[in-house]
Amino acid sequence: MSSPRFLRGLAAASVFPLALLIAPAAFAHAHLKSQMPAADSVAAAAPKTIELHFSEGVEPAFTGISLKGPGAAAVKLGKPAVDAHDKAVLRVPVQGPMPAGSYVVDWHAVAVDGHKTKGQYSFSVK
Ligand SMILES: [Cu+2]
Repeated sequence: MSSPRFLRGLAAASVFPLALLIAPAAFAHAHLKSQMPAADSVAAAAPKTIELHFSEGVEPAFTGISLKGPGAAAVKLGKPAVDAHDKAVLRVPVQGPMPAGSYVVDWHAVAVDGHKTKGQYSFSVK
């Protein structure tokens, strides 16, 4: 029973307990919990700020968004900043115009533990 296949299985089995030990660290990643305007929502007016709520505190120097509007035109944004009392809340000022249409937010975050996450969502402006 010492076929290479068996040995590979044994190796995989011995790694498993280690994976369990490492797994809790994954919960420390900054996942996007909610945002304003909300994903898939229709905003009645152009927002002055894009606000992201993460599951963990983030590093504002390495966390931010890009915002693309109708025709994939990039909207000019200000410098992202975390809330003074809650490092999990990031606000990005909108500087460019946001005409009616659909918008895509591409976000990237570095959590206070140094782990990177990213994602995308959309909303519309009426
Ligand atoms: Cu993490």
